[in-house]
Parts: sequence; C-alpha cells; structure tokens
Amino acid sequence: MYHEFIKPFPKDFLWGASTSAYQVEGAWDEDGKGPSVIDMGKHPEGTSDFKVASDHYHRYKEDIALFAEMGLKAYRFSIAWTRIYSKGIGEINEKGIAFYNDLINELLSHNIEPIVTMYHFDLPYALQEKGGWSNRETVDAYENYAKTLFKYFGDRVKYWLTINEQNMMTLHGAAIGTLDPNIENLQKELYQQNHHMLLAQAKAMKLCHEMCPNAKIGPAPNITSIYPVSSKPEDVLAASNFSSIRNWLYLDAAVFGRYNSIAWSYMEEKGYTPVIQEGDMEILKSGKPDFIAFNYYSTSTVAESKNDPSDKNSTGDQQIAIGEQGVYRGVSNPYLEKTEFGWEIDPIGFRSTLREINERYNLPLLVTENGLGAYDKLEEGDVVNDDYRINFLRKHIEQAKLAITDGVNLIGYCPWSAIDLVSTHQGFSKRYGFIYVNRDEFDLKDLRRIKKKSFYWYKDVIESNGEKI
Ligand code: BGP
Repeated sequence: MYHEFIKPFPKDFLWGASTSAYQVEGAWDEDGKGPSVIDMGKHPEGTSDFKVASDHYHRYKEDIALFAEMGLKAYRFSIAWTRIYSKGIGEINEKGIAFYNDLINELLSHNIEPIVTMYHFDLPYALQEKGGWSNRETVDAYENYAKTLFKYFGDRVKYWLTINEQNMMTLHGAAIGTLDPNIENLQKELYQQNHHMLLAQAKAMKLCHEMCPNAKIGPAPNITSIYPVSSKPEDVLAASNFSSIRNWLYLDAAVFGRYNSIAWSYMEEKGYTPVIQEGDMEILKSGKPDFIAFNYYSTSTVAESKNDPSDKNSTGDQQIAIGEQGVYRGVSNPYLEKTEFGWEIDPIGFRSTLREINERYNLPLLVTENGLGAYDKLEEGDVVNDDYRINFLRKHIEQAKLAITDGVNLIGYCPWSAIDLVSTHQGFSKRYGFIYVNRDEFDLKDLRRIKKKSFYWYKDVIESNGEKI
C-alpha cells in the first residue's frame, strides 16, 4: 500500500538494542554460576567458545554508560538461569541475584528500560542431564525460576520475555547448540519438549500477572513471512504449511492456548504429536501474553514438495529452511541479496511480517532482534566504517514506519546487537554490534570498546525519534 502521509513513531517508542547472557557476559563459571548446555556443548571448528565472550559481566557499567550515550531507551538482555540456580533448581545463588540487581539498577539510573529474556538457549546443564525439556520436571524448575525472577526483579522490570526462539530450538537445535545428541526418536521428542516449553511459558505468563500486576510479558519467537516461490497453487500451499509449522504453531499456543490445526495435522502425519496430559490444555489457556515480541532477520521462500528425500537440505539454521519431505522445500529467493553469511536481506519482508502478526493476533508488537552479521574491520584510529549495517538497519526502520502507518501497533525496536558478542554458531568474527569489542576469535587482546559508525548513526535515529534515518 502506498501512503501519502507516513505516521511518526509513537512518542514513547522503545528504541533499544539486544544481547543474550551467554553470548555477551563471559565469566562462565564465576560467582557460583553453574554450567549450561551451551557451556558444555561443542563449538564449530575455528570459532570461539563462550567463556569470556565480551566480558560484559565485568564491564557492564562501562557498557551501559555507552548505551546511555547512544541514547538507548531500552536494553533487552537475558538472565542466565545458571547464575540464579547453578543447577536449575535448589538453592538460590545470591551473587547471581546481586549481579542482575546491579545491572538493572545501573540501567534505570540511566533511564534505560530493562527488557528481560528469562531464558535464551542456555538451559542449566544439570537439568539437561535429567532429560532437559523432555522431562516434565523442567516445567516446574522453570516455573520456580520464573517466580524467583518476579520476586527479586519484578518491582523494577516492566517487560518480560518468556523464552527466546522456542521455534528455532525445536527446528534448528543442532545449529544453535541446544540439541541433546543423545535423544532417540528426535523429531517426536522435540515436539514433546516444545509442548513442555509451552506449558512453562503459560505458567510464567500467569504468574507474572499475579505477582507483578504492572509488568507485561510475552513470548519471543523468531517469526518471518514465508513466500511461495511462484503463484503456482502447490507452492502457495507449501508456504502455508511452513508458516504454520515455523510460526503459527508457537504463537497460536501462546496467544490462544491451542495448537494450530495445520501444524497439528503435520505432527500427526509424521508421528510427532506430543503426549498431552489431562489439564495441559487448561494450563495453556491460563497464560495470556500482553504483547508479542519477535526476532526478525529475513524472510523464507519455499516451493512445493517433490515428496522425496531431496526435499531436505543437509543443513539449515535460524534463517535457512531445511525442508521436509512431503511438506515443503526451502529455496532461495532470486529477488533478494544475501549477507556475507548467506542470510537473505528483506526489509519489505519485515513490513509484511509485522502486518501478518498484527492481523492474526491484534496485540502490541515488540521487535527484539534484527540486524546484520558482518566481518567488520577495525581501521587506523579506532574507526569502524560499518555503512552496510547502517544501510540494513535504515531500510528496516523505514519499513517499520510504514507498518506503523499500515496500522500495526509497534511499541519498540531492539536491533541485534547492542555490542559485539559471540554468534550462536559462527564465532566472534560474525559481528552485529553498534560497539566494537577488540578481540578475535581466540586472541582476547584488550577487549576494549570502540564506537562504530553505526553507533553515531543510531544515536541520531533515537534522538530524532526515527525522523532522521
Ligand atoms: C537469533 C538468536 C540470537 C543471535 C541471532 C543471530 O536466532 O536469538 O542469540 O545469535 O540469532 O544469529 P547468529 O549469531 O547465528 O548470527
């Protein structure tokens, strides 16, 4: 739709930026923190582990001062479950509580709104050893953890996110590093785990409303429009299949407390349906989100399935569809350019994704990730000319504005990432931040912070409330 008049961003728009605990904090075994599945996992050859990361745990004050200088109105970060409970449950680790108390207070002293992800891929390893999300006890452990977070931080945190990218943990756990290699009957088990996470999420949403009546809570999946490769009806159906399996399964459960019927029939066909105990559907219905947060990097394009094994690619990740026999084939979109890491760049797809979610759920939307991973170069005089990142973000912000003009209730935009950090599976060289961290894949150098060109650009964007992009 062409608009003659473009609406401005709302006055109290949450201009923010994002990180996650295990990718930015480091201090992986300090002050009583227990190991998570990420700490115990294998890292792809040639990429950094997460032990030191960006050393934010020790430098958060300096980092927050920089966020404040950039003008951030919000900072979306995650709490490491293993800092609060080293084994996922049991005795509270006071040092973990103290760290996040300090972090939250530091943000508030700079007028930066904390947006807290309660769980971002880093399940406590002690829970994994007992079956992880396959074990229903993990639902109780998460509920107990949620209760602790609301009790200690609920007086100051107004925005909570239950689980980061539950859909990607289900579909791409191998790439992300959350998949338990010992699982048998993999797909079926993954949907059982997914069911347990949905229960955990519903319980947390209910609890949040009871314990923190002034706070808001929502899910944070990775959502994207799915395009059919052509107008051939079979391609369109394949896109509908994938959209239900990748997107709506998760959001329908979070918002309506029910399973998406197309995703359910897919699970039935494949023999993946989870065991649903008596009372589970009531639990799902009992938790309601106040908003939908979602991560957006790219759209996905699919074609009709040939119903043979060639439907499936050998690899995939958060943005590269694997494909599934009899359901859809992942293809690339000839109209889109790709990042250096092979993800398609689609700002207009951002607008359609916003519109689709808005139309289905009619809830406020919060973008919790969007950004460009690139090999940045530190030049003489501590300069990083990341014009490609500015260009990427500018085009997405333009589309966000159009989506607002279309009628979408967008309340905030938190690009990935506030500062350089370790990528989920592609090491430190795949950088996303507004702030450069001086380290290499294995050489930690001095970890000093350097403002990139995009830092100054984003500062202007925020200062002008999105008018100067
Ligand atoms: C999302 C994750 C983030 C982040 C981002 C970029 O899926 O929520 O944790 O890592 O993707 O992905 P990557 O690091 O693989 O480039």
